[in-house]
Formats: sequence, structure tokens, C-alpha cells
Amino acid sequence: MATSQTSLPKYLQDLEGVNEVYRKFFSVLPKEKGWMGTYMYNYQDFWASARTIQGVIACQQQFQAQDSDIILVTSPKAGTTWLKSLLFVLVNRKKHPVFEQNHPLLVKNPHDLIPFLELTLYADGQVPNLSSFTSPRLLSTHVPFASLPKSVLDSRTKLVYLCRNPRDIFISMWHFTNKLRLHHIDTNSMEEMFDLFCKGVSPYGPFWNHVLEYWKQSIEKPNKVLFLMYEEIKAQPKLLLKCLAEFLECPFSIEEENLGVVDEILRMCSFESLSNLEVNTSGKLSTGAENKVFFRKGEVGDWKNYFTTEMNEKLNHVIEQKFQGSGLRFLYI
Ligand code: PAP
Repeated sequence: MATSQTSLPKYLQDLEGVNEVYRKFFSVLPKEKGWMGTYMYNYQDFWASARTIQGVIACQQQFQAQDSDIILVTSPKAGTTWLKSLLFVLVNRKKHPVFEQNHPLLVKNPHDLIPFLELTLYADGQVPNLSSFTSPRLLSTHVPFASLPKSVLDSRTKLVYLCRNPRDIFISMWHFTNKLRLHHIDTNSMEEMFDLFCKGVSPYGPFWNHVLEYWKQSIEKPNKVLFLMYEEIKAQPKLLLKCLAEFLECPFSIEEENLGVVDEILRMCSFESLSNLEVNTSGKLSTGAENKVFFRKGEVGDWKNYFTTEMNEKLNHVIEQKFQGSGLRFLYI
């Protein structure tokens, strides 16, 4: 069935979704088949859709970081939605006590509480109005370290990075992109997408470069970059939430611990709780995507239900090669 580009949601449009001034620029960038039917372009050594790159460039040119900003950085499908909810509730717990009945997390999707810089605020290439943000501003991005706006590096802005087992990331991404594609028109073959992933052609990929850059920064600048793993938060949620609070200089008091605030934050942000909220079962984001697409299984190790022996061997080989000597271990794999 033929579908005209402009009748597609913005995230599925190729060059029609970007401003006139940017279009020429894309004609000279390397391009590959995208995960959602459109193309991905290589800009500053990472892959993304034309519309995303437009947002990245606008953000690089216009975003002015503040010392008190907190930016959540993730590789897509690493658990962004989960960490957005944890961050929002943690940092705003004075303004919005966790036991409050009409807490914002209960009525808004985490992506509406902590917007993406390049995918939401700067997506149209325009200067957004950030005046409604109160300090500390909570923002998020998938942008690789080397492509962050300069002011983020020059300021005391803190970066919280979340990583996840690439096998689970791949499976999560495969499901996610198939849901967002117009599946009455086509679907992604897992084999084809797997080959692209291993070649490094995935949103904001290569995955390994993304992870390794932030890993290195977290070692060199531990007060600026906190490196977290999805699997570690699953295994030791209380410990990791307290680490996050310490890093952000808003540690829990003994009184809060005794009142059960830490446990309540983890409960509110759990997959079970978030995925059953009405806003997340029937609401939509401003981009047109349904909120429910961000909640699938929320488990560690679902890749085992999909990977063949050959896929496992191939990805093991790539992981060994790319992460060798970095000191980064995927302990929970
Ligand atoms: P994004 O990067 O596109 O924003 P992101 O939130 O990172 O997406 O990915 C969604 C994944 O996080 C899904 O994983 P799955 O496909 O393996 O199931 C989703 O289920 C999982 N997820 C969402 N919320 C939670 C949560 N509260 N706890 C644990 N995992 C979660």
C-alpha cells in the first residue's frame, strides 16, 4: 500500500520531516537502511534519522547548559523510561512528596516529565521555550558524548548514563521499532536488523562507541558522569538509588529511610506500577507515539527467548573485540 510521506507520523518521515535548510546537507551524508523504514544517516560518527540529526544540530548550536542541570543519557532501549521516572521522583521529592496522591508520575508519562533535548525540545530545529523549567532542570538525550552541546561539557552539569546488556537492547529495539512501523505495510526481519546492529548501524550507534565514551568519562570525571547498568539496578535497586541520590547531592536522610521513602520511590517507578497507569496504557506523546510502547517486559535476559546459537556467538565476538581492555564488564549477562 502506498503511503505519502507527509501523512506519516513525524518519527517515520525521512527528509520531508526536516527543514528546507537541512535537506541539502543530508544528501552528502553516508546513509543506510533505517530500523523504521526510513533511512539512517551518519553524522559525527553516529547513526540517526534525518529528523533526529536536525534536532542534534539545533541543540548543539543553541542549548545553554546550566551548572545545576541534570542530564540523563542513554543508549536507546537501555531503560530510559525507568530511569526518567526514578530521577524525577528522587529529585523532586520535596516539591512532590512521594506519598502524595496526585503525584505527577501518576498522571504523566516519564518522557513528558523529562523531555529529550534532540527528540523533543529541539526536534523541529527551533529554539524551545525553557522558561517553565525550574532548577535543577531535568533533561535527557541519547546523543554520544563527542556530540553533546559544548556548554554541557563546559558547565558543572551532571550526566547520569544508563547502559544495558546489548542483547536485551537489540531485542527491545527490534520490538519497539516494529511497533512504531506501520506494520500493515512492512516489518523488520530480525536477521537483517541483527546484522545492522553488529555492524554498528543502530539508532545513535555504534552501540559500543556510545557506551565506551561515557564509560571512559565516568572514570576520568566521576563527579560529572555516573555510569549505571540496568541489570545492576534490577539486582540492587535500593543501593543504586542511594548511589544516584549521593551523586546528585540529594542523599536520603535517616528520617526518609525510616519513613520508607526509598522503597516507595522504587515501588512507584517499578515496571508493574508504571505500566498499569492509565496514562501509560492509553496516553500518547506529543510525537504521536503511544505511551504503552515504552513498556514491554522490563526483564533481564529476554534475549535468550530469541537468539540463535549463531547470533549469540556473533555478538559475543563483537562484544569481546570492542570492550577488550576497557575494564567494562557486563557482569549480569
Ligand atoms: P527509549 O530509550 O526509547 O526511551 P527505553 O525506556 O530505554 O526506551 O526502553 C524501554 C525498555 O525499558 C523496555 O524493555 P523491554 O523491551 O526489554 O521490555 C521496557 O519494558 C523497559 N522498561 C520500561 N519501564 C521500565 C521499568 N519501570 N522498569 C524496568 N524496565 C522498564
